[in-house]
Amino acid sequence: MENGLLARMFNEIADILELDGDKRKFEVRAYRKAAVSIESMQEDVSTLYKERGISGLLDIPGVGKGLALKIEEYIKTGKMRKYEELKKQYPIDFENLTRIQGIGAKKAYRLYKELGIRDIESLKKALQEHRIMELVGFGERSEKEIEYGLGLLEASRGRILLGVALPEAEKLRDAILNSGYASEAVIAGSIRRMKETIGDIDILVSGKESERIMDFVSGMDAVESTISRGEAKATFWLKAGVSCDIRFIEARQFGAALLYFTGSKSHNVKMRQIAIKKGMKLNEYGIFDRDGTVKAAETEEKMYRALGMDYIAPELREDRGELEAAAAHALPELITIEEIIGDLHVHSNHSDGMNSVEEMVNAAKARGLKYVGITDHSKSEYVAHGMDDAKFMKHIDYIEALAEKFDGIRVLVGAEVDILKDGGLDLGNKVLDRLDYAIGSVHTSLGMDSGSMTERISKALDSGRIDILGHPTERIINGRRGIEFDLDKIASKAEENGVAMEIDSFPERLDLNDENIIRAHSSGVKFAIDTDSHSTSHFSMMRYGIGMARRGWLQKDDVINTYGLSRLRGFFDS
Ligand code: DGT
Ligand code: CA
Ligand code: CA
Ligand code: ZN
Repeated sequence: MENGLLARMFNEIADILELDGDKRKFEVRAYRKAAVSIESMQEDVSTLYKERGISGLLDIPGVGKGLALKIEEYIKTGKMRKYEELKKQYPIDFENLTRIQGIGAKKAYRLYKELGIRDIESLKKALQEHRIMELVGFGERSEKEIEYGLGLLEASRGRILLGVALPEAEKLRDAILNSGYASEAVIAGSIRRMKETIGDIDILVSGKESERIMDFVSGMDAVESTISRGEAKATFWLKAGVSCDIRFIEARQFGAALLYFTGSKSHNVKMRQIAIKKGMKLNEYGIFDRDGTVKAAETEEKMYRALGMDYIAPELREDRGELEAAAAHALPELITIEEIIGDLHVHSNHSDGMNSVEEMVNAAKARGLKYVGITDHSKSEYVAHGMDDAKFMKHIDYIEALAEKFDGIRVLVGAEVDILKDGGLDLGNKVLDRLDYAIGSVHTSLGMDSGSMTERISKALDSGRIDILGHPTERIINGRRGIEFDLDKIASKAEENGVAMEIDSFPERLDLNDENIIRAHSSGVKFAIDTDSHSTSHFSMMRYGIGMARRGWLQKDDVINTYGLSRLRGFFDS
């Protein structure tokens, strides 16, 4: 048994008893005190009980006769009546709710009693619907505080950005492959699925010399320490602030293991159910028929085929209908990075970029792009050295002249124009008329309510002056929740007006994200996958946006920067 579990139960009992006010404060104190000592014990409580019985329990500081009996009951039966009864009366996830700054047990109880909020999920929903500020004694301020606290809690869950984890994982994988000891090394887990944040790195390795490989990895510069080391699996802590599981796999079972350790868990669970229905067994070693004969194990393709399904790309493996589609041979042909031939969101040092226009165009060309749009900021973004109309005119003259010097890549004249608070645009029509296209972005007054924000963006979409809606939600992963608006409405309106929605590839943005892409896509709107590059090195971020787009089930035709120039111009003109 886990001491932590027992301590948590005692704490929860205390939380609930405390709701009665001071009346039961001695009882409350007793539970809390016992929780503290149990939590800090080295020895397992159940071991202590096995060895010395009740008298062992009584030696725990703060544990008297009553609590000792409760612990005994729990060890013997796996249950504690007192706890169960209280939980039935108060089905509230105190443990997590009270972790939020601004919510104590009493507030949690009121939120439950008056709004039916039981856990973080229902709290989120209530926040979205602004039901909390309507409670007596709460108000808008209190709602904002809870929202902020929730943001902090979520940000601190210790997940790191895909843009940090993927390069780190690749470094490790390549080193393992180059060591000469491994015949195969593949990144699995959430990184392979291109999730926006990553809990830990998973690498599968096959090769006869696992000991040497582990020695080799533990000596790498990127590795800070070895957390555990066994025959089949080792875990390392990396200097990058993330851990890495390395598993050793038999080559003949590599596909089965890769499938299993790529996840997601819900994809695996659903797939196992499908196998069972077909009278087969699926696990990390293979697919087996009733008498245990292996049907497939070596490759993922064979595993899916054994169940009558098409191969499912890792980015789709979230149990969002991909298994059903694979069985019906109706999976989308997902967009690939090779199909991207241009980048439409690029900044130069004429606003807040690090490099000159010329350097940015050269970098885009070196990546094989056929066109690049320079989209510097308008004047409201004064922190980003946005340009006013007069400066913008000169900037356009400059780019037009420069564009003629380049062969093999077309330079498009764009702008990232602010969508002002009233829905107006931050550049005059004289400037806008000279552009090949414009990105409209919300950068200020992010706190508007959803209704007003929807109106603000709608007005910009209706202006007929913008072609791409930039980083539509304005969220920053682990940093800022972003703006509130009616995504379905905005996506439909964008579609009607021939405006594409952006998938900003910057690792801390990834905006739109996968879920929003799926939702927006159902309206038929087109997308632009952009890097939002502020330096020549940022063009490499495109793959993260592609990851999001693939997780969002997009195909080549959904994305305007796969279009040739004339089709693209046609889209801008529409
Ligand atoms: P993360 O690390 O939190 O970003 O997410 P994952 O998906 O990389 O999860 P992780 O590292 O815990 O495990 C890697 C994969 O292994 C996961 O995607 C699915 C598989 N897996 C792990 N535990 C279980 C399990 O209990 N059941 C099943 N069916 N699969 C599991
Ligand atoms: Ca993982
Ligand atoms: Ca893992
Ligand atoms: Zn922007």
